[in-house]
Formats: sequence, structure tokens, C-alpha cells
Amino acid sequence: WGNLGHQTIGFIAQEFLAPNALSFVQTTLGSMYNFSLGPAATWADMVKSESEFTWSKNLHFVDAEDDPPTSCSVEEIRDCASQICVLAAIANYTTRVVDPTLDAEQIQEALKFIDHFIGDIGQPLHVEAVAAGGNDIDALCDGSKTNLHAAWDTGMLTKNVDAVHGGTSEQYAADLVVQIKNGSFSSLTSNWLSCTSITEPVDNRRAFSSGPSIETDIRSLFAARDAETITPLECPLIWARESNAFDCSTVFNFEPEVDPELCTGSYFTNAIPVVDLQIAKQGFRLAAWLNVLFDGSP
Ligand code: DCM
Ligand code: DCM
Ligand code: DCM
Ligand code: ZN
Ligand code: ZN
Repeated sequence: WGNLGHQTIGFIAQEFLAPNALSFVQTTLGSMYNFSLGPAATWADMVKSESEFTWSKNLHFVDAEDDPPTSCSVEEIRDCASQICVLAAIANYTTRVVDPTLDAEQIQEALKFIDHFIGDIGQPLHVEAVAAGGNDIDALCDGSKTNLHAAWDTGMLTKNVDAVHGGTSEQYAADLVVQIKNGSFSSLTSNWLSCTSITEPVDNRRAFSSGPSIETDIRSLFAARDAETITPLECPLIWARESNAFDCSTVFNFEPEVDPELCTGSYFTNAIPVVDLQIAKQGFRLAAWLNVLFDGSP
């Protein structure tokens, strides 16, 4: 996603933080980010072009070697063998954000990376290898030259937010929060969280217990950290598969030679509900992830 999408995800998450997670976020981000995951969400994109952070460029996506629109899939071993992908990055920064041996700057970076990467994993083209995640497929947005990836990161989203959400990430977030709390998304949220249902807080730094998949996930993650390895997480893989499925159903439902325009007509009409869903869902999941870490339950 571009800045608008990431900020929206951060502002949504901020609304659903539990007390300890909220206090951790506020203290860790400080006034520079207005104490909020909204403004902090774009830091990872800002630094990736700086020489000091070029190593982080390939952490923003996972190149799923599937075949959309015929066949969609994400496999940890096939697609992230190098451990340089968004799946491994979420695992790494989940251990780092609660690592008491790291200094305040490193903890803040870990939080900003989690804030950003839990957003990116919801962008279907950040979970796709074809044409470098769609970057190499030329397209038009309202007649302006773009590419398939950029239209999903920014073009379609900006057009829609300008048209029906007041043009700002704050208003877009507020509108999606209403849908999550009382509207069309409210019946979906327990499903969104089905892999983050950690119920037994242990302590503030390791609030994990046994149970469904994510508990096993995160517990083994911390065990693996002590062994200086990184273990795959199940929830981010499930989230990646959800996003990647939209490559088959929606994103590659597109013939650039026949009609390269993405920001009008049926392509746009079909895409916007997917964008809204993915932004709302990842914002809600970002809050749940931090709530599990700092408050012991989502
Ligand atoms: N780093 C990271 N994840 C790790 C280890 C390091 O993101 N598991 C980052 C943090 C610093 C840089 O790499 O920005 C150098 O860290 P160090 O000096 O700990 O090697
Ligand atoms: N990107 C991606 N998958 C790739 C390559 C890039 O999702 N295989 C993303 C990262 C940026 C955008 O596409 O959001 C543009 O990438 P770049 O600046 O590397 O061209
Ligand atoms: N916290 C945490 N891990 C950190 C820093 C803080 O779990 N690395 C949590 C513990 C408390 C709150 O944030 O719930 C404030 O912690 P403290 O005052 O101990 O830093
Ligand atoms: Zn992108
Ligand atoms: Zn990114």
C-alpha cells in the first residue's frame, strides 16, 4: 500500500488497542508520531530507499510462485526460503518488539516495521511473484499511466477515498471503524481473529499460552529466538493466503491489451470492496497482534 493505505491501517489499529498495548504504543512512538500507529505506519517505506536501510526493501512482500488467475497459493518454504520476505519479517519484529535487551530506538523500529508489514501482507500484489508483484504490468488509472501494482497500492484507493471518505486517512479509518464495530464487517471480526485467540497471559513480555495455531506459533517463535533461528508463524501465512487468493478472484481479472483502465468500470467496482476489506482487516489484526503481545489476549 501507499501512505494513505498504511496510515489508515495504523489509525484503525489504534482504535482497537487494549490498555497495555496502547500505553506501549504511545510511549514507544512518542510525540514525533503523535503517539499513534497511523503516522508511524509509513516510516518503513520512507527509509527503504536510504542506504542504511536498503536491506529492508525485500521485507515488504513475499513473491508467491503461483500462477494467477488459474492457481493461487503461498508456501513458506517455496516462497520465503531465504527468510527475506514479509512472513519472516513479521516473525523477526514480533520477537524484537518485546526484546528487553534492545534499546529504545530498536524497539521503536520493530514496532514501526510491524505496523507497516501487517499492512503490506494484506495487499494482494505484495503476495505475488508474477511481473514483480504487478509492477511490470502497464495500466491506466483515469487515463494516467501507472502499473497494476501501483494502482492497487495507491491509484484506486486514493480515488475512492477522495470520492467517498473525505480524502483523508483519518476519515477513511473512522468510516471503516464504524463498519467494523456496527456495520457490514462486524459479523466477520471473530473470523479475522480466529488465529490470534490467545487466552492465557503469562507476563507482559511473553503473554503466550497453549491453544490454537497462533499460540503454538508465537511460543515456538520465542523458543526459536533463543536458539538464534526464526520459525514460521501460521497467522501471517494465513493472512498472506487470504490476500493472495484475491490475485485469482479479482486482481488478475484484467486484460491489459484489451482494456488497461483500472480506475473506472467493473474492474474498479470489483476492486474497491476488496481494498476496504483488506485495509479494515489488517488494521484490526494489527491491534490484535499487539494486544496479544502486551495484554495477553486480542
Ligand atoms: N536488525 C533487524 N533484525 C534483526 C537483527 C538486526 O532488523 N534480527 C537490524 C537492526 C539494525 C541493523 O539490523 O537496524 C543492525 O543491527 P545489529 O547491529 O544488531 O546487527
Ligand atoms: N514489490 C512487491 N513485489 C515485488 C517487488 C516489489 O510487492 N516482487 C513492491 C514493493 C513496493 C512496490 O512493489 O511497494 C514498488 O517496488 P520497487 O520500488 O522495488 O519497484
Ligand atoms: N512492555 C513490554 N515490552 C517492552 C516494553 C514495555 O511488554 N519491551 C510493556 C510492559 C507494560 C508496558 O509495556 O505493560 C510498560 O512497560 P515498562 O514500564 O515495564 O517498560
Ligand atoms: Zn506496494
Ligand atoms: Zn511497504
